[in-house]
Amino acid sequence: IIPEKWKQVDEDSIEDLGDQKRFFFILYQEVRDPAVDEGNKKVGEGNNENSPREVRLNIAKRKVVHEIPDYSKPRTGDGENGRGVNLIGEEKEEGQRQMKTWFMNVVASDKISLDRSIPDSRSTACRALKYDDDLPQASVVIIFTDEAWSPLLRTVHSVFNRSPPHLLKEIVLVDDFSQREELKEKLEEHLLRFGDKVRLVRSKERLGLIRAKITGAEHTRGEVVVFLDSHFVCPVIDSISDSNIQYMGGGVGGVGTFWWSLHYKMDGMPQSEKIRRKNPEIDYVRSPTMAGGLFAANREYFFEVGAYDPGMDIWGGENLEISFRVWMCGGSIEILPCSHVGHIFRAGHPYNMTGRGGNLDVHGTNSKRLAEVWMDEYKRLFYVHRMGLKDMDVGDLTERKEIRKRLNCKSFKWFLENVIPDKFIPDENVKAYGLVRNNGETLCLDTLQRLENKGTVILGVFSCQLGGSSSQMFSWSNDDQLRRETTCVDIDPRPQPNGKHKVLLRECSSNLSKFSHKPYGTLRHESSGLCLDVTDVNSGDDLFFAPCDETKIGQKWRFYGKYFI
Ligand code: UD2
Ligand code: MN
Repeated sequence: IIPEKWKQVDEDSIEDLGDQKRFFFILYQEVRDPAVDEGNKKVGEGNNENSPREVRLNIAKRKVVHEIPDYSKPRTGDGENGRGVNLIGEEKEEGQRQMKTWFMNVVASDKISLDRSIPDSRSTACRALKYDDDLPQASVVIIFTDEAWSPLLRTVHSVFNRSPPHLLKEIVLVDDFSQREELKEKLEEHLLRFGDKVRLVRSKERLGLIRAKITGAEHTRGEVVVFLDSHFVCPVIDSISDSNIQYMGGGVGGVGTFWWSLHYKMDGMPQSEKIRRKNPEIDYVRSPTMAGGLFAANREYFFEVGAYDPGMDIWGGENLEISFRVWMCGGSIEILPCSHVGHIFRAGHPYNMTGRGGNLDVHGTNSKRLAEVWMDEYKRLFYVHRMGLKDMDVGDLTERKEIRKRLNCKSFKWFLENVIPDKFIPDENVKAYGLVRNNGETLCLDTLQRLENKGTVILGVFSCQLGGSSSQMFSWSNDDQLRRETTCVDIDPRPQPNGKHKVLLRECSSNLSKFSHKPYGTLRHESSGLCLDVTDVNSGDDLFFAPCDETKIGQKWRFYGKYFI
């Protein structure tokens, strides 16, 4: 996990760091909480004497009695060496039942040792690397709210077991107001075995993961002595199966990017990185954004660059916010191929996602805070997806804007041009952008809410939403593709029984279909010579190609929005 460039630092010199930087790790950790209930609502609504930062530190004198297993010897037992656990009979059913509450198979997880062995998922080149022994120390912050016992404790055990003891300063566990008795009563006792290497910080109110991470980082103050320059480094995130807890490896497939709706996205390795990285197995990858849960940063730099936005609640948005901010304010984000951390990807959130004041859209309001502070005029593209948020009050942004001023950060346009130049901007450098409206005036091209991020989908039409609707926004690009954020309109090569061809939306590539078009004219697919035709098609139906006929009203289209030609 630790890159060579980190320099050793004398603990005594911590007061005058100068431009040297301390660092810490943030790890996400796993699983659930069906039960965060009325408790946090009460706190959220007015119990403000209970400051969100007010936490109790467990400082009982403790001694390390936990023994790190000898992983060079083969271990037997369920799940060892990363294997999945195959349950049968009653247990299998119970495990499946519990998926609904925990979004992972806790029955399977409970069968696995907390000190489980896993295969080394690093490449051969990574394994051959030798790291200096005298690297600086790291603090690891793990936050949780009402997670299941075994995945949570296995996270703690893994960090403890697998970090060279002299490099691990401490593990700071932040309990974000868990309500489950087990976590309230048995956790401290279990942690005693780690001595003061593991500290527990309990919040007296629900903080949400963003404020919980800030709190955790604050509790590492004065303890962290690892130095790093202004980079945030991320591991390769290996996937752990949610159904049988199998540890699956993975490589650096690509980089983190984003959707204009401000959700995290993974993209392939950009050409520029392919060229820059001389040794693809071990060289770091410059990544525009990060998934959010797992990264290391110089501690001082983390706070200097604005930590997280404490106005963000519960879950979501903070990973893109810190990503944009770090790049725009002079830092960078790197993925280290030789660093691997496993994560159980869950299909849902097992804990209560309701934010303060009953907010049911924490990702949306968090993202609006990010868009308003960091995206300049490009926030318009976020609002295309989230029109309802345009007039929503998301709290005071003065302090976040001041950070941007104080650090003299660059514009979002700079970020787009320099950090993520391949990102498609739907209304820049295009020939047209907007709703694609048939001259019959009522029907528009529409994705019909079919999910374009899950593979090729069929394009349809729907009543035009003249006020704007993200499922109806299209661009006619300078290279003549009729496209959306990542998908391009194409022809289904297989005709339907009636001889007509359906219209597809598929991942764009440079050799995909081109369309010719004039305002109020046909949309003609160049290679087939066929045209988009809505004759006899109703709102909500799939669209078809037909032989071009410029006189047919069902083939006359115009962009309702903007032409740039
Ligand atoms: C991903 C990130 C997560 C965060 C999130 C967006 C990874 C592996 N994880 O979430 O770190 O960036 O996207 O916000 O990239 N938790 C609390 N209090 C809360 C809610 C959650 O302490 O109010 C804890 C939770 O118990 C868990 C951690 O935060 O330990 C992350 O939550 P998650 O695993 O549900 O989030 P995930 O992986 O979808
Ligand atoms: Mn997670």
